[in-house]
Amino acid sequence: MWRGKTVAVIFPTYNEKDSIRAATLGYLATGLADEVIVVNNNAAPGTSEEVAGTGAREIFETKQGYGNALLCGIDNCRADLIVLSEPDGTFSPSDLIKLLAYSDDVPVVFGTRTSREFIWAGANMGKFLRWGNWAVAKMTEVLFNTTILTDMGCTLRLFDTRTLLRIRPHLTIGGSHFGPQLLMEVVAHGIPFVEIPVNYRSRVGESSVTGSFWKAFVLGIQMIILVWQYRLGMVKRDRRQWMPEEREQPMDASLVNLARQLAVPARQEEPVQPAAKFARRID
Ligand SMILES: Nc1nc2c(ncn2[C@@H]2O[C@H](COP(=O)(O)OP(=O)(O)OP(=O)(O)O)[C@@H](O)[C@H]2O)c(=O)[nH]1
Ligand SMILES: [Mg+2]
Repeated sequence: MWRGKTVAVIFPTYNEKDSIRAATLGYLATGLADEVIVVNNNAAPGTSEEVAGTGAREIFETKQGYGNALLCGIDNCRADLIVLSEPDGTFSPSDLIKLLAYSDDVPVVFGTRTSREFIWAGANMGKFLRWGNWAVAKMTEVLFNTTILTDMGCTLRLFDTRTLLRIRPHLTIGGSHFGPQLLMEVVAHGIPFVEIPVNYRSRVGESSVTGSFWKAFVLGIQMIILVWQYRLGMVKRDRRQWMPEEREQPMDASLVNLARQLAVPARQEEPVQPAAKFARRID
C-alpha cells in the first residue's frame, strides 16, 4: 500500500525457477506490495512449486512471449498502482519505494538500467547493451521532445492503473519489444513520466533475450524501426490524450490535518551517553 493506493507487482516468468521464490518474497517483505502476480508463461517445470506458499498469485498465459505474459498480468490486476518487474534476480525489491515516491508526482515511472553507479558486477549490461539502449532512448527523447530517457527496455516500471487502461487497446506486441511499445504509447498519449536509475544485477540462470549478441542486435533494430514508425505517424490511432487536469489534486488541508492527528508520535530516543559510547575505545 502506498498513500492509500494498492500496489501490485507483476512478474512474467519463463525460465526463473531458481530465483522466483526469493524475488517474490523480497517484494512482499518490503511491506509496500499488496500483491505479487506471477504470470507463468509455459515456465520451466518446478516454477509453480517455487511460487506456492509465497503468497503470490500465479496465473497462466500459454501464448508465448514477454509481451503476452505482461499483458496477461495487466489484464488480471485490479491494483491502483501496477509495477512490472522480472523474477530473475536482476532487479532489487528495495527499489520499489523509489518508484512509488515518484508516483506521487507522475503517473508513470520508468526505470533505467544504464546509470553506471547502479550496474552491479556481473550484470548483463556491457558496453554494447548499455550504449545501444542509451542511443535509441536519446533518439526517442529528441524525436519526441520528451523528458530524459536513457533506456528503452527496462522491465522495472510503475504505472497508475488509469494510464494502462487508457493505452491497453494500443498494446499489440506479444514478444520482446513489447517494452519499447509500452514506452512509445505513453509518449503518444502525452502521459507525464519520469525515468529513474534502478539497480541492475547479474541474472540467476540463462538470459533468453539480451544474453545473445545477435538477439540483442535484432531487438535493437526492431526498437529503432518501432520508434520511427511512431515518429512518421505510421501507428496512427485515435488516442485520448492525457490532460493536465487529470493530475491528481494535491491532498487537501483537511486530509493533511487528519493524517497529522493519526500519526504515531515520534519515539523518544534514549540520550546518548558519550562516555559510555566511547568507553571501549578509551579502554
Ligand atoms: N525470453 C522469454 N522471456 C519471457 C517469455 N515469457 C516471459 N518472459 C519473461 O521475460 C523476462 C525477460 O527475459 P530474460 O530471459 O530475463 O531476458 P533478459 O535478457 O533479461 O532481457 P531484458 O530484461 O530485456 O534485458 C523474464 O522475466 C522472462 O521470464 C518468453 O516467452 N520468452
Ligand atoms: Mg531479465
